[in-house]
Amino acid sequence: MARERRGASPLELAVFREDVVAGLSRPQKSLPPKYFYDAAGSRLFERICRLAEYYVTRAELALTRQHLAAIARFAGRGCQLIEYGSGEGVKSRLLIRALRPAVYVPIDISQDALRAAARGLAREFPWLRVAPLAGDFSRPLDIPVRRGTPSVVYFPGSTIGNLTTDEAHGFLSMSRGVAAKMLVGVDLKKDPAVLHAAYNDKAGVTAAFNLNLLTRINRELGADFDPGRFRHYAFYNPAAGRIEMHLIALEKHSVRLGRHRFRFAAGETIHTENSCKYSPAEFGALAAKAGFRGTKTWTDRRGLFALFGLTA
Ligand code: AVJ
Repeated sequence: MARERRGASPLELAVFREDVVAGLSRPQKSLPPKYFYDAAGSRLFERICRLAEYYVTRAELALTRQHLAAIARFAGRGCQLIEYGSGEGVKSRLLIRALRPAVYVPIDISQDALRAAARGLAREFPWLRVAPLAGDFSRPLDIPVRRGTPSVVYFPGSTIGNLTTDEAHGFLSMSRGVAAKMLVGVDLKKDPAVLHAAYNDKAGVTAAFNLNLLTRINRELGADFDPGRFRHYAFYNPAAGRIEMHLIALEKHSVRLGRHRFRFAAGETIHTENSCKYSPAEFGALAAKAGFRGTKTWTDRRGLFALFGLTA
C-alpha cells in the first residue's frame, strides 16, 4: 500500500480535489478509497492488519508460505514480475526469493514509497533488477515489457475487492494484454458475522481509518469537515457480496470546500469503500469472462482467502 512520506504535488492535489468535489456532488455521496492512504492512513492500515478481527493479511501470508513452491512453479522462474503495490511487504519478498525474477516492476501511486522499497529490495536482493513505475490500477498502464521474458502480474491484498465486478472485469481484461499470467489475491465469501467483525473492530482502528479521510481532506484541500459530526458505519451487503464502508452524518449540517458547499441531512452517508468478496467459483467465472483459460486456486487452511493463478 502507498505510504506518502512527502506532500502531494500541485497536480496530485488538483486531481484529489476534483475527485472529492465530484464524489460529494453525487446523490449518494462517495469518496474513492485510494485516498485513505496518506501517512496517517497508512499507519492506521498497518494497525488494521494486526487486529485480531482482521484475518485478511494473516490468511494471505499463511497461504503464500504454505503454497510458495507451487506458486513459484506456476509463475515460472526468471519471469518479469509486475506487482501492484510498492513491494515492501513480506509476501512480495517471499515471492521474489522463490521466483528469482529477471526484473521486478513495483507499481505504486506514491513515488516515495517506491523509492524506499527499491532501496530496501536492493539491499536484500543485490542480484535483483528493480524497475519501479508510478501509477495505479485504475488506469491502463504502459509497462515496458521485455520481449522474450514472460510477464506475471501480481495483485495481492484483495485490492481487487475495491473494484465493482464490472471494473474488476475491465482490469483483468486490460492486464491480460500485458501479462500471460496473473496472481490475484481475493478475499472469499464467508460467515457475514466474521466479515462484519473484520470491519468493525472493538478498538475502533477501522473507524479511525475511515474518519481520517475527512481529516486528510481538511488538511490538504482546506475543507472544514468536523469528523465529530460523522460516524463510521460498515456492513456486509449480501446481495452485492461486499462490505460497504460509509461515514454517517449524525446531524443536519454543511461542509465547505473552497467555493463549494455540501449539505448533509441527518443520517445521510458518504460511501467510502466497497470490499467485494467472491466465492472461488464466482472469481473463476469472472476470470474466464475476462479471457483467462486456466484458474489455479490456493487457499489458507481455514478457507478465508484465496490466491488465484490465471493463465491467458
Ligand atoms: C486494502 C482494500 C484490501 O478491503 O479489506 C481494511 C482495506 N478497509 N479495512 C479491505 C480496508 C477497511 C482493505 N483492502
